[in-house]
Amino acid sequence: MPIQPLLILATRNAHKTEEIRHILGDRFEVLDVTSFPDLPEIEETGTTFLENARLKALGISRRIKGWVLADDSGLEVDALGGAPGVWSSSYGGEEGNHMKNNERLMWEMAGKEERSARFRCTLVLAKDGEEKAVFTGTVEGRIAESPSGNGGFGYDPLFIPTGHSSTMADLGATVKSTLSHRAVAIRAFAAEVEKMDLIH
Ligand code: ITT
Repeated sequence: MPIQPLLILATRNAHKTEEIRHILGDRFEVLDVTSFPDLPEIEETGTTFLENARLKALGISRRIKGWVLADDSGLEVDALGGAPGVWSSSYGGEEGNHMKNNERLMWEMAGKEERSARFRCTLVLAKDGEEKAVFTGTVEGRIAESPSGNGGFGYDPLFIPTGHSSTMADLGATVKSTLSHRAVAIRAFAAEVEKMDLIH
């Protein structure tokens, strides 16, 4: 088998790492920052997905050699004016507590007829502290009345992608890896890497 080039994900979210590995197959050896315990936590002080993805990509890339890819993502709900958006991870009041996030979302959406929403993913690719490229992906859908399913993570039990009648969590990893916001962005990344012969 040919040598796999190394891609370092600027994430501590094991679900993102798992999904990106699944989407990329064996094209790269994918590690995330949990393999580099001395790296600092990067504060996400931006107000857009792009700003936060940049902070993570450049913050890690200044401290580590090689290709770094950061993913900033979240859920936008139209009836909530685009919330939780960039604050998706702490919407329930506690950073990374997916159960509390879903509880708050259900509470905010109780009785609302307009349930359209989308997941967005912004990827920033960096090397030697410099931004090299940006990729984005979106998946449209609606917010379910109640959570269902064990697959995925985050808001997946409450998100029904357009064209489906089950939640992302019910649809499972294989379907998610074909249609998710992350899948769309990662496929754009993989196509560009191929075209530009970027990472080897
Ligand atoms: P890193 O910053 O370490 O990458 P994080 O989970 O904090 O991990 P974000 O700041 O990008 O990542 O926040 C993303 C949040 O958006 C995540 O915690 C979920 O609440 C939600 N989210 C993103 N992608 C999702 C997906 O595929 N399915 C469900 N929820 C998702």
